[in-house]
Amino acid sequence: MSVADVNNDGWPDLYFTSSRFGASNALYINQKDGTFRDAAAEAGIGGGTLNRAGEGVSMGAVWGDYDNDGFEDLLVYKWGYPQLFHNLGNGHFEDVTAQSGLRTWMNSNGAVWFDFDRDGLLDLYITGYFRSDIDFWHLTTTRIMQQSWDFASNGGKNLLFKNLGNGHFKDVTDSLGVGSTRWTLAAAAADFNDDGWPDLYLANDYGPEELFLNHDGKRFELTRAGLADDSKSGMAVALGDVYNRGEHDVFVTNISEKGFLFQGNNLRLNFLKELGKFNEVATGVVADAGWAWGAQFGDLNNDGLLDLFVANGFISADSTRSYWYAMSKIAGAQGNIFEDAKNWPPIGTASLSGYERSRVLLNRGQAGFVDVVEEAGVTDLLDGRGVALADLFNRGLLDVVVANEKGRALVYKNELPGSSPSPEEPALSAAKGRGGQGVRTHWIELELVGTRSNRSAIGAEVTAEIGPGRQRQVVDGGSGFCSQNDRRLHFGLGNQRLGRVTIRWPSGTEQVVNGLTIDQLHVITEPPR
Ligand SMILES: [Ca+2]
Ligand SMILES: [Ca+2]
Ligand SMILES: [Ca+2]
Ligand SMILES: [Ca+2]
Repeated sequence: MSVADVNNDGWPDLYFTSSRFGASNALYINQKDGTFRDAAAEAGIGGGTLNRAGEGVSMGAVWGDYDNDGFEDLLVYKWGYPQLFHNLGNGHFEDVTAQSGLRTWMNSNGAVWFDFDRDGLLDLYITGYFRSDIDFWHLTTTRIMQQSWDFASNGGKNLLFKNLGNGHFKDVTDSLGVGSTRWTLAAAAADFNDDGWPDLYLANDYGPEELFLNHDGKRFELTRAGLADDSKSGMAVALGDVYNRGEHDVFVTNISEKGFLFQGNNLRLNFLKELGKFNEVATGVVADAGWAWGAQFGDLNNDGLLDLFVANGFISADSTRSYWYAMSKIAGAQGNIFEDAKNWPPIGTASLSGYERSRVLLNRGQAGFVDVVEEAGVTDLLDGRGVALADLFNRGLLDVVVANEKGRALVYKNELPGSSPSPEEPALSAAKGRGGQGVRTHWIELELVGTRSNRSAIGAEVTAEIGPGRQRQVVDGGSGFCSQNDRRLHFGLGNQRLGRVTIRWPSGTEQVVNGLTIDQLHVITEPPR
């Protein structure tokens, strides 16, 4: 699920995808009164245009204004042909896939908009999970699975498309050296090594995570960065500056199931500049979040430190039967018989890490993270997949949006007290006295508008001085698992002083803003050169 202000009315809207033939994706337009209205069909990005036989089914979507006309456009990635929709600005979208050069069959679970060559035009990185010669509705072989549990490289190839500016995209994957064939499930882009060029971070199933550093927009280099020997089942990439050091740290979800498998999530602190690598520091509730899928960082209690929301649960079916034993047997069998799907026992009605509760992990700085899921009122046991954060009701509070497999969409409205006129008793106020602030906390939000940079300002890097620290965030072109956060940036401040805010636009322009009024949203347009 992905967030964007699709109709430019200043209120974030939501797009959910469905991976069932005949089912419609949903475009929930924010009605500004706490409700949403599904406008997908009338907009032309719902039933009839997507999830059709022969074309494949949707896995997720990312918003970005690829033609810089002021309206957010939509890329839907699929197990099938990806589709690009141009936002006409009148509530309608036009399917421009045919002329875009993007119509190539992939089994994709992720895509990221980012301007890798910083020419002001958003480029597109689409990840491949299963190989692209596999059409699940017309299988010619059952040898489709990973050739190894730890270092599989027979997944779908990731593709980088350069935006040529005339509505056409060119496949530049091989010349840029960024075509991983690991089983990529998620990607995110940011300038991890602070050289001014946006890099790519990949979470891969059956293999190590990958960091591709961008050299001047001319080539990417796969770096070791402490990642190469550490193989798990990466499923989401969340970016956050955990200790307000001015760095992009990375959280990657994995699988943990008592008695069978403990991979543990990774929390990698970014020491690229000092040590040339990340340091993995996940322990306790950060490491173990069950069979974890989507995750995002955001300051949920406005205390100035970024918290984590993690969705989880794989298959909730018959709760008395588990597929774990059957799966562990095939995993431990001789040779690589698991590469052939026909050797896998049918799952039938069994569950596999089902009925798991999400995690709401509050960041208490050096004291670590604490799970406040109960106090926060996050009670569902659905099989969570995508997670995105947005201030849905323009209150200065981050709300949580969750897409579930075979379950309804969920919005968890943040009821932290003191930040809004709402008199209601708070859920997330559980933070109080546990590292959160007591009474009133403060915040600012930034909506960036690119001029020489891409209009969506995707890839803009913002560092805010908050008390003694400085927190870095990047405008999101796609992250988490099959998700995208609102591209408005939210900074909680607690009761600390807000100092300078430095914006590094994708064009390279650095802008320093002093004296921003707290407790409000600021719309900042990129200055002329
Ligand atoms: Ca809107
Ligand atoms: Ca546009
Ligand atoms: Ca570009
Ligand atoms: Ca870089």
